[in-house]
Amino acid sequence: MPDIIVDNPSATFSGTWTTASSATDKYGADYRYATSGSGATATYNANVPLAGNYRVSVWYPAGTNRANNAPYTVNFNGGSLTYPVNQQVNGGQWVTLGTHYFAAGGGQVVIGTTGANPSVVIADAVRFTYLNSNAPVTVTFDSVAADDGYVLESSETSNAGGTINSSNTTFAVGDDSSKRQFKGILSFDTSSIPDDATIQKVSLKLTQYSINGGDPWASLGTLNVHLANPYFGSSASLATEDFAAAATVSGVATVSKPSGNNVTVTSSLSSAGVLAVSKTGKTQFRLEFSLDDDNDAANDYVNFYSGNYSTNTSYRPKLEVQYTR
Ligand SMILES: [Ca+2]
Ligand SMILES: [Ca+2]
Ligand SMILES: [Ca+2]
Repeated sequence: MPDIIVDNPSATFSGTWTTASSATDKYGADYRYATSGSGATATYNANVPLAGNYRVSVWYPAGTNRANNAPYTVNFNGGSLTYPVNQQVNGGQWVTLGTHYFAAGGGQVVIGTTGANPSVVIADAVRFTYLNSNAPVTVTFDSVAADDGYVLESSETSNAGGTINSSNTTFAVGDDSSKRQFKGILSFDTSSIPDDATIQKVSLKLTQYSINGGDPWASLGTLNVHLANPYFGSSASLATEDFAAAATVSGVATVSKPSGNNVTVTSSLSSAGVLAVSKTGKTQFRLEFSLDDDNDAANDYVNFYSGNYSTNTSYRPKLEVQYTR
């Protein structure tokens, strides 16, 4: 099947775009640009004749005033993924985003301006290359029991880990009666994902064992999830340093309150989180409420089942990854 190339004259524009033709590394006769942050969008529809996997590539004339994070959102069968593209470099050539599964008649890329920096976003051409009819593959990983657990802060305001526990069948997230914060660490060996695969969607599944004291979602704000590739700190093992170790991507998901014990909640990863999952090693997550403690000198924490829980392995923390290739 020949490539499907959608150039800007065939795209649908919303908001304010200006047509230009001076850049010599453009595709076709011209291209358009819009102000970063203006909310303008450009929609490219492939209308693919056959369901299957398509390699999605984009072309733009490069320049120093372009966004270094121009958001290209690929809408595929069952979801979407936004790729930040640095339009200051690699102009005048096809730049591959990834491979995505489209239903017949589908295949869409939307170039946005929201969150883009600096000055302008370019909308030029998008290419869809048919590869095969392989259905997307979903794989599920259990959290590695030896690595996961909780880190408890050493004292109320230290912002440093004091004690760890990686062997319990549950782990805590919240605060304790000494106003110290519990953070949870999860660890998934995602190295079996093929290196040439495109990860389309990722979700994290957690099952509540119990609430100790008050409801932490009521007193401690949002339960945020941060990602490390390949791990927090200097090794994959749980360590006190994991409490404050740098994340690769912060805020990749939020965890909503389960409706009761033994109830599983599913959190979808953001595009930045999906793009940061390791295909060669481990991918770790740190769970922490937005408020470190509520200063009431009483426990407010949730216990989730850990990778050590063997009575019912479906309660272990799970990472569900959908990929194409
Ligand atoms: Ca063009
Ligand atoms: Ca563990
Ligand atoms: Ca408290």
